[in-house]
Amino acid sequence: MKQLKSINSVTPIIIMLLALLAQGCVVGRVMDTSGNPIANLQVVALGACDGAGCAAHQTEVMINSEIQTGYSSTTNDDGYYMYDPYAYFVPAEDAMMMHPASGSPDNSIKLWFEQAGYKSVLRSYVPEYKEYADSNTGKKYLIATVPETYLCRDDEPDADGDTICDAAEKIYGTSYLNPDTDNDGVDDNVELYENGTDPGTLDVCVFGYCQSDVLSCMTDTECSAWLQCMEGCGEDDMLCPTQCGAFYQSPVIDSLSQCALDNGCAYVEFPDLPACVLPDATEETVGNIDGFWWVSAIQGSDYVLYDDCQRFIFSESDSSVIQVENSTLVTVNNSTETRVAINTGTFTRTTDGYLNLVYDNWAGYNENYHPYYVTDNAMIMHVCSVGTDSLCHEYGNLILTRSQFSEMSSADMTALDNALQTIFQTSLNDFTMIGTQNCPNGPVL
Ligand SMILES: [Ca+2]
Ligand SMILES: [Ca+2]
Ligand SMILES: [Ca+2]
Repeated sequence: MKQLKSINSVTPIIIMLLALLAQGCVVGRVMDTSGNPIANLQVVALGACDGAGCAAHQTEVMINSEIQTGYSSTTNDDGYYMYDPYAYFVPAEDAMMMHPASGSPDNSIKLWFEQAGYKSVLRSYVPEYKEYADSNTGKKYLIATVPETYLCRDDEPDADGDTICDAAEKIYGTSYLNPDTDNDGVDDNVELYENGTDPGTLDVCVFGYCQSDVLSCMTDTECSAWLQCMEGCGEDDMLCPTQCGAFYQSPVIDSLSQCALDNGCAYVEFPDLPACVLPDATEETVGNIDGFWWVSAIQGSDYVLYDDCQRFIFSESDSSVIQVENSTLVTVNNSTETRVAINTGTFTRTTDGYLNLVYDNWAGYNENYHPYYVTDNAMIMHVCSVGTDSLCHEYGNLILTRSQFSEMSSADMTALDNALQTIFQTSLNDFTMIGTQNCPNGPVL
């Protein structure tokens, strides 16, 4: 009885405290999928409203064919909207406090984001207030921050059909090819916008959908070392594979990468690399290039491999397809050649004049080779990297030669240098020479 009484006396205090905590400022931010703030967007909050501004800001909106009554706030130039009961950032007559309507089953308020040209979003949010003190006045405020909302334009693709476009999923960190990133039976849009639960990260996605590949990788020395390196490497999709070693030669790594790419748990993009810029010249038609070519010089981006002994071997299958093999590093053991990095792939002639190289063993990535100078002994190719987003980025210029520079005639070298000056306004001096001396991967005879 005594215990009960103490509970009874404490309960009203707890309720008062909760009521106090539930009074605060609700703020959030709306951006587009390029990360730019969306200004002058009317956000409508559905729930209970207290404050001088409620009547003036009351509005009706049509949500899923139902007319709903809510309270509007407009985003500022930085994309922020705010329900400010303290009238700290708004005039006193606009002060509004949003809180869950009585009887709200999930204790949430709902936020409706609608803008012409964009897909509308209805987002549930259970206010989580944190106390902030104004360092000037010493006043304390409770502020609940709604996670950032990224609105998709009407025309942005949504590959997995979970209503969140690919570009927004890449910002939220969910799989753009799988509606249920963490494989828990609840789709990403429901977790993000309805339940407010964690939709899962791309790491969780890999473990959820590629379990057997992950297990194979963990028990494979090369793959587990690669995985560890990639996890600690950061976001650079081009530099990391280079830093973490030539990953594309291992079937175990290929299989895991492919599974992750297929499920949208990973993707290859180079947002930090400049877009591909082609010289003002006409591409040459490449023909009869079968056989061995040295990579003799490269003028390229930071992430390009400059190791010695790089080579290409071409084999023309038919008029539109050329098989390609390139390798960058070669070791020799007891006169047996072992390539520790080897790519095979296929050049397809495009009607735009370039050759599109799709690797057999580097899913999510391909390269466009633009031939601007082609003789029997030398080729200059401008190469662009293309990721899963289909955007072309600068890789660099490759000079491929049939024989080593030291064995080429001075006439051939002069012609090559002249071509560099005419087409690219550069010269061989601006290139990095790739060592071709004492390389075990000589021409295949
Ligand atoms: Ca989607
Ligand atoms: Ca998804
Ligand atoms: Ca889920």
